[in-house]
Amino acid sequence: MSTCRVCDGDVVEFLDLGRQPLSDHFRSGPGLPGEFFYRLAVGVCGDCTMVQLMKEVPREKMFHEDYPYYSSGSSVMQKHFEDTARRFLKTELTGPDPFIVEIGSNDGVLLRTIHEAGVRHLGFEPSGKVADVARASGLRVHGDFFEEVSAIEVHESEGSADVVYGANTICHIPYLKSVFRGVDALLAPDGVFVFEDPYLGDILEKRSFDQIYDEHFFFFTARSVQAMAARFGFELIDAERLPVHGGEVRYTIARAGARRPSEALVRLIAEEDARGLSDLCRLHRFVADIHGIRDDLVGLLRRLKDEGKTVVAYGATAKSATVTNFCGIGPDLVAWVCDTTPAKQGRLTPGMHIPVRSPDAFATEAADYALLFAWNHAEEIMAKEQEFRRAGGQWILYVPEVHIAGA
Ligand code: DWN
Ligand code: SAH
Ligand code: ZN
Repeated sequence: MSTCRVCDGDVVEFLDLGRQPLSDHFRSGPGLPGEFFYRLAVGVCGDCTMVQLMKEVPREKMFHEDYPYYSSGSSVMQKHFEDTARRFLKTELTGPDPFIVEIGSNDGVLLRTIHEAGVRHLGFEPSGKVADVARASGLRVHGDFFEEVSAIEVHESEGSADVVYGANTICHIPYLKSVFRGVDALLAPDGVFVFEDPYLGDILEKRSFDQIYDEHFFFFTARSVQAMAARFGFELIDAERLPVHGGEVRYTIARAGARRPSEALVRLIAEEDARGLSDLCRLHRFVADIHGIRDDLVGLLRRLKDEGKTVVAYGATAKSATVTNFCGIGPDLVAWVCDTTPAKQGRLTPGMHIPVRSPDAFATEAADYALLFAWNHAEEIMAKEQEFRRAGGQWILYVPEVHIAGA
């Protein structure tokens, strides 16, 4: 049992994914001492229904100078954030001197478009090198974690924000009480707090248990976010499903009573209630699904090895740390993984120590099979790697079940 980070209720554990490393810690050698491990387990709050990790990893271990995830690495995501920024510019940032604050602005993938439109902005980004990429393109980035104290400081120097936005970041923050107090201090009376994160409804349906790792602390539903917003004096007014990263929801929160809730929100909550998303029996079915995927994936990889096939992987994702460490998949089953991120190349994946190489290796060293760790970018990757299939290669996917793509 643990205590809910939102409402202090009792959190009941339903899933144990075992001993796991930091998902974004790519080591330069196997002999290095002191790799950090923790027990990755998930529970659900009996009071407010929030699904969350049983224990947090200290934030400085995850988000630091060398954090290796660069948001602009996917052209689909670049377009997604350009569209999102344009929408804010049209709907919310229309006053005389509008101001947007982004929590987790990373390499500036969203704020670039805001800056080009000449609109006042500030990113909060504690991870040093990714923040520097954004600064190099002229963006204003505060190198701090967003929380109550840092938000109040910014409010004092910059005034109120019309939009506070976070993509794939709010679910990373266990101390959400402090975040909400910060948003309360910073947000204009008619402003909106908007965030988008992987959706529990999609995770259960797609059995994408790899969305669970140290950085992903919360797994939101419209129901749980509605309860959370109300607890902090706000109101959830809209929820929009998004296709990116395997299925997300964008939540829009306003001050209580300031705006009318949308019909789409009412519909999504009714659908969630009908599906019983946070019922323990539904969550236990998810756990059984995950064990099935592990057995099928390890079985397939062992069979291919026995048949003398070469298997590599594509995308050294944070998500794949959960898959490889939970399933026990190391370089004996997957020879190497390719990834476009220079900061990951030449290093070893967390825990299972699979070598990371550049996609050039994928093009020149024909493999029989490629396990697609970056399955959320399947369309983009398969489109640019068509030659792999032409040469007889086949893609292995494990979402929503273990299968060969197109077979
Ligand atoms: O929430 C998070 C998301 C937004 O990003 C963070 N906690 C950490 C990170 O998670 P991830 O590593 O699972 O995200 P992605 O977007 O699935 O990672 C894709 C990886 O694949 C990156 O390392 C880049 C690489 N890649 C590639 O090699 N070729 C990606 C594309 C699109 C490609 O064509
Ligand atoms: N918004 C980007 C980045 C997501 S990765 C995208 O959607 O692609 C999560 C980012 O949040 C990392 O860059 C990390 O450094 C940052 N982050 C983590 N905790 C934070 C906090 N409390 N305040 C601001 N940024 C934070
Ligand atoms: Zn709770």
